[in-house]
Amino acid sequence: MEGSIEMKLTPEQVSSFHENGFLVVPDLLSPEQLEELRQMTDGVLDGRLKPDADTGRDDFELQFEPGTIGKDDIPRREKIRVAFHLCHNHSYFWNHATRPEIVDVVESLLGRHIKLYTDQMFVKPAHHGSEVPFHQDHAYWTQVEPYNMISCWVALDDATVENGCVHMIPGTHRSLVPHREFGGNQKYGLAEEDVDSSREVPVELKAGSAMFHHSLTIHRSFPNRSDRGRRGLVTIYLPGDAKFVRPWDFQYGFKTIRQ
Ligand SMILES: O=C(O)CCC(=O)C(=O)O
Repeated sequence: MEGSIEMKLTPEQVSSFHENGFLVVPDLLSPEQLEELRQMTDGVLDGRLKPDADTGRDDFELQFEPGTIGKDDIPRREKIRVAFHLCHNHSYFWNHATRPEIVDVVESLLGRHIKLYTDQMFVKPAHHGSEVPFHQDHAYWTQVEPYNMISCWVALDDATVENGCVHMIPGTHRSLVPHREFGGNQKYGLAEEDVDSSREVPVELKAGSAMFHHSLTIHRSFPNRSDRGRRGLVTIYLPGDAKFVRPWDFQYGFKTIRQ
């Protein structure tokens, strides 16, 4: 497997990631892989697909859009904001999180020893999708040092400014900014006055393409008021030799996927 680093990312792409704190990789998934991912995701969102791992759960862990709760005329798939920990509960999503297409890129950015933390499906349904305020992911993960985890955000639908693509602030991955406690669906976040939002850039992605981002890069997404849903499956990785400086009681554990 030595050599896969050069095969996956050019030196320019690696430099761009280290300079900006994120990197777009176009067409990460083939059309067939994308279609299968969409169908499996529809199963999760509709409640047809159930966990097949031995976790004792009879459904996935879901967070609903606050504006849709109690509205029986809206189908379940259009009410879900985030589905958590799919890869620990279903073999298909485990296989997605450990795809060589993704892990080779992570290896070229993090190094050879890699652990999988988890995944999160950010759904942002048409009309109802709510905002995700500015934050750095690592504000949630300070038990782990150094602060350099990596997320791979794969677009299941074309993600555009109109339907709430993610916006990044380049170059903000060098230190952790103190976060405010927001409570609710977004526990920690940053207010407008905490960041230089004049520098943020929308990251529009074609379905099947991906954005890799550093766990300190400040980002957010706007509500989806359009007619088109916008789903992104995020899988999250950490260096295999990262230190747990405080206990992190994660129910599924951190799984070594390359060593
Ligand atoms: O998909 C979104 O709207 C937000 C994604 C996000 O916050 C993340 O990937 O950490």
